Amino acid sequence: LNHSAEVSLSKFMTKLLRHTPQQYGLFLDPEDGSCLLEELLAVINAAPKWSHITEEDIRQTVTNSEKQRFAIEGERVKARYGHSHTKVAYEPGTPPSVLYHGTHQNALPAIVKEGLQPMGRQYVHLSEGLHFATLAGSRRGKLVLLAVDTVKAVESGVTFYYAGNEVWLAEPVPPACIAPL
Ligand code: HQG
Repeated sequence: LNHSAEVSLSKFMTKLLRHTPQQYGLFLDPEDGSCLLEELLAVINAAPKWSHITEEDIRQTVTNSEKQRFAIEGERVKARYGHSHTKVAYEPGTPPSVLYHGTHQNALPAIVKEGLQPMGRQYVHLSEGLHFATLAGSRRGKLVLLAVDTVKAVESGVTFYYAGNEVWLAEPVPPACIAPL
């Protein structure tokens, strides 16, 4: 697959593994949001545009994803984060004392008032480093980087979950734990 085909396949895979699997007749494990690699391949191949895709193409797309959006474990594949469909269960963990969230200027007043909400996804997305937060926040307008005081958040009852590769997921984060950088 060339780069642009890979990006396009990756987008289709996020749709299938994060958002609307049922629309394509794909069933994800309710625990971890995974399915068999061969099931994913069958659903992808059913789309005329992707009828020629092989398991190796999927593996290559998973490996090359800069943000490591997917994980292959044995015969199964899943999205690591980003789900709207299926509340995937993660192990709670203790994050570094500061995590980052990238957002855009227009969302800031609401975040200052209500804190960080999962909005269309199952969890709030945070990261250990600024790179991931910058990529996330740059998508919708003028970037604003926020620092989350996780010690304070845990004291207020927020649970954090590690999704791997520097990404942390959380229940809603109260405004008192959030400060612009
Ligand atoms: C904002 C992509 C109003 C929040 C990204 C964000 C990430 C509020 C938007 C990953 C709010 C939700 C997740 C509140 C938060 N009022 N707006 N109270 N609380 N928001 O896409 O974190 O490339 O659902 O700041 O790059 O942006 O797809 O979440 O702007 O890594 O792999 O509401 O998804 O990764 O947007 O992005 P999203 P996100 P991929």
